[in-house]
Amino acid sequence: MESHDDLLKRAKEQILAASTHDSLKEIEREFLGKKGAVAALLASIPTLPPEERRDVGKNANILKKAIQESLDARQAELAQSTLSAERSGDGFDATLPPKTLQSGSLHPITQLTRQLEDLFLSMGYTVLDGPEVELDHYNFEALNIGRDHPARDSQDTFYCDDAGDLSLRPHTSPVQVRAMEKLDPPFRIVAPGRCFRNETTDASHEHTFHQMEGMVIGKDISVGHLIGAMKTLLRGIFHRDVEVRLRPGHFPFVEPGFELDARCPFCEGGCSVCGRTTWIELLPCGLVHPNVLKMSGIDPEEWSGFAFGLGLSRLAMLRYRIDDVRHLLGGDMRFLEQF
Ligand code: FA5
Repeated sequence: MESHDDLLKRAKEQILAASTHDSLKEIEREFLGKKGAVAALLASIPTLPPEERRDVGKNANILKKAIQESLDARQAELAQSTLSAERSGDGFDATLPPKTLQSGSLHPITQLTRQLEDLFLSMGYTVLDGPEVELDHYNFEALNIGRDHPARDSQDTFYCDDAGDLSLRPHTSPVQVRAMEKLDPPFRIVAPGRCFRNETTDASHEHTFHQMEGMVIGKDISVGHLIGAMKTLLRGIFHRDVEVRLRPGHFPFVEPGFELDARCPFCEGGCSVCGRTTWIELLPCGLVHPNVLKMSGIDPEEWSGFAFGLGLSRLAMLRYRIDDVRHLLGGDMRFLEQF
């Protein structure tokens, strides 16, 4: 069997001659690997006469340490020379593509929400948040929608308990009620957030989607104020004046209630986005029902107000020309990477 000295000499010669990290790895395997020369030396110990075993074992460990030190030293030399070559320009290929850091981006709904929040903050509104798991009182009852009210059927609510006291909020309107309880009039609020409905999904309906609730309570608030606020909102999003129209709409918590349509910003004579009508149904709104004010402790003789429930997911579809609402929360990176 090769002596310790010969083994060490052979290893050192190979290490010195190695010019790449890969060849050093190969040498390490040859001498220090599981089936390498040092392992073979150690495996031979039981076959030796007992008086030689101790010395051979001890020397094998010294040999292992010496080879490892030579490997480490050469490794450091190679790293240093690569660095120097790069610094001096040798071995540096300026035509190689740079290493790029992959950075994330904000979700389109987050981008739109932040833009709308800035817009409303600039008009003196306060941005509020509310719970996604909500009490029946705030979801429905304080909004003039009693237990047997037919309007409940259209909301397809996910209930969280058998008694029906707790549910995933089907709209952001409960934040209106929380605002009326907490804030003294006059006030203006918006409340963006997630809503949930137990309904069959299609290109324009998702079980989880976003709305932005808005409410203004003040003296002598009229439909004119409502239209003015909505036009400012649309100008902020589409960067030009957008024509709007109001159609009657029924919501138990507003009187009168409207559906606000915006003139389609993508066409002049009808397109697939507006279903060839040139109008896009954008947001329901209305003047706050006196019962709703009263239930939250606000005197309807003194105060009045308007409220709206903007479909944020729908607005994001228009803004970014997304043809299926299910893309928004589908988690497909190919979709998300476009924003
Ligand atoms: C409401 O949710 C009322 N709370 C809005 C409101 C607020 C009216 C204040 C009056 C005063 P509606 O169910 O129509 O209304 O929903 C409002 C908007 O949410 C719709 O116009 C639509 O853009 C969006 N929306 C509703 N359901 C879904 C869904 N399943 N997927 C995506 N968007 C939806």
